[in-house]
Amino acid sequence: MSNRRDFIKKAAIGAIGIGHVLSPINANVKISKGFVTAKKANKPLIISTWNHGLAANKEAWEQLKKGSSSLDAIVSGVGIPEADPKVRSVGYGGLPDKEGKVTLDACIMDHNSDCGSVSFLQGIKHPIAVAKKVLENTPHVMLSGKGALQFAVSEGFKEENLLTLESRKRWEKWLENSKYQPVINSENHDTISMLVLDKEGNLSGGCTTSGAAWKMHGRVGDSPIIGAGLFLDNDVGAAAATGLGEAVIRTAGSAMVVELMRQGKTPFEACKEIVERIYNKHKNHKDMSFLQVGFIAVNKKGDYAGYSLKPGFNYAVYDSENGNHMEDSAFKMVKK
Ligand code: SD4
Repeated sequence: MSNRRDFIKKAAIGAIGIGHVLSPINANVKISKGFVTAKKANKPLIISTWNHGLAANKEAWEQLKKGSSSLDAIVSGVGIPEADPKVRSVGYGGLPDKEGKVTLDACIMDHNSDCGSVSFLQGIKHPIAVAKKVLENTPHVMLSGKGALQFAVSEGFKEENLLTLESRKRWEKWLENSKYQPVINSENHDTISMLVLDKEGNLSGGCTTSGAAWKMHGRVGDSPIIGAGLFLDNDVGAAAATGLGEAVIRTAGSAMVVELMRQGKTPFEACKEIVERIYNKHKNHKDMSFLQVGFIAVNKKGDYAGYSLKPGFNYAVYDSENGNHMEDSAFKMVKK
């Protein structure tokens, strides 16, 4: 748990300040060699980011076993951390923005490249379910803010307060000590992204988050953006991201991971290359402590991997042979 916190805290400090802090590379950073190659799993296969991925995978697996569609399995699966007030990075109980508002981002995509997304959504506990409705019931891919809320309500979703007492307390504490500048945001968040390779070999994925804590009101991260927080091509593979959304958006991270797999890279090689690309785009920053990103990826054959910039990222993997278990991601940088 503390690893995940550190991971994101490090990513947070410069969330808004990336453009301002340019100076030579931090000498306190050592580059490590990747140490894990892609693993192969039987179909179906479910991979989700972070420890809360275990409960999400379990639920999604049950749904697949019952014959639910992959999209329904994803909605139910990631719906577990969305509804859990102790998970302060997703859905109900997520840490709010700097104005004390919980604003949520989510997207979902299927093997036909149909997708739905909501961003800057307030007052709805299960943004992933709303994203699925966008996919199914609108001619659009993405709805945002008030429009997304209006749509959710019209689809029968209940509006409710998502700011729990505990999250409110943390926000009040942050207000006390902060100078109320976005650049000193401190984030404690970890998005859940889930990738599914079903028994027919079709790919789908979903992603849901409350995003960066103490973010500017209106800020949207990578998680609801198809191609950034999530991307798949059923001919090739699927990828999803966690970490500093701004860095992932800048590089169209998940889309690029999939494109590299199309060119023949393994999921491991593809995730590693994009993490390195992100590193290279930011390596002249004096202080790299603001930056963390991690990717998970799976190809059509069931090879999968994760890779992150810094240590601490892990993901939950469920397949019939090995059951539901956590795996630690390989990473690029080791701090001295
Ligand atoms: C964001 N990428 O809003 C998300 C947050 C996240 O692990 O992934 N945390 O920037």
